[in-house]
Amino acid sequence: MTSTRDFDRYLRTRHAEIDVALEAALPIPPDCPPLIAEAMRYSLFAGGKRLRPILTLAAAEAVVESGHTGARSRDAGMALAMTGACAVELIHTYSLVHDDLPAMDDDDLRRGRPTAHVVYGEGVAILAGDAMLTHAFVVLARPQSDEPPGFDQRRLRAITCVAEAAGAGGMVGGQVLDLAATGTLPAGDDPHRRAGCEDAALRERHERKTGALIGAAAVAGAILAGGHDTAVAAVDRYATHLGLAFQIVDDILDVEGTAGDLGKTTGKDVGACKPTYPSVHGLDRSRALAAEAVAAAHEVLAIAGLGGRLAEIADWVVSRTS
Ligand code: GRG
Repeated sequence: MTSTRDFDRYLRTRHAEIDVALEAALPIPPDCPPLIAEAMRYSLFAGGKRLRPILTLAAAEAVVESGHTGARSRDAGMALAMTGACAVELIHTYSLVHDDLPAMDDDDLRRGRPTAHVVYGEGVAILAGDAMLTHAFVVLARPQSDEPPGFDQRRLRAITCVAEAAGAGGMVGGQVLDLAATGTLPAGDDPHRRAGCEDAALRERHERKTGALIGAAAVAGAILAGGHDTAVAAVDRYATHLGLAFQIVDDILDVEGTAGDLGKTTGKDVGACKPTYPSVHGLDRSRALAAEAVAAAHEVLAIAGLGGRLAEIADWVVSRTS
């Protein structure tokens, strides 16, 4: 059993390592114009929690330390997983920059700062998002110095997993459902809204928009660290429950949180009349559903014999206030 202080230290250490790796991975002039390099850094280093890349590293650590890999050394597995960690944070940050645009959520505040389009204008914000998305796959695809023989197969699996989660079947698809749920698109584009099945619609929207990338973050870590198929599948099941818990809590925080804590505008979902867990199930039931999802995540870990920090990360996700 580890203490809260120990876990806080773990989060801080991982956060700092990820920041160093991200800085080293980003393009710099003269390889790109100074303005795009600056705009990418503005959003990337604005103080996000780094949940997804921390999850990538924790999943890698869990499969290596639980003996669910071949003969891979811990350090080699973690170095390879760091490419996945950087890639998922780049994709997550691109999605926030694009989501904040006037054409989408039209937000002025993100991670406690003016949003990218407020500072750099819409054109540069769109391009900074495009550059982060594209660069994520440069980072993932680039060969590393300490790769074991046959690593290309694993790299391809990780690339496919992250690309599917980010694309039309995952996050982009979820964002389309989100636009439909706010009435931005014609009602005919939201089959669930037409059929009136709010709970199924909510679940699908969350699974695609948020859950898919959280799942890919964990699974990519397990794959890149050399995890056996059974361990990768267990990490996938764990992350599905975690993604649901994360989004339920996000919906609750949109009602109960403060802009000061969250670094973004609150009450947006209610204002947009968008169905959320609290609006469909009420606050108490939403809290119970988040707790159930975390309990299910714990159960997956126990059955699979996966240790490390994954259980504490699940607890962090439901207890967070930002
Ligand atoms: C534009 C393709 C495209 C997708 C946008 C992620 C997303 C889809 C929109 C963001 C809107 C939003 C607030 C979604 C709820 C879940 C979420 C992603 C919250 C922010 O994630 P955190 O809390 O943020 O991990 P930090 O800043 O800590 O990284």
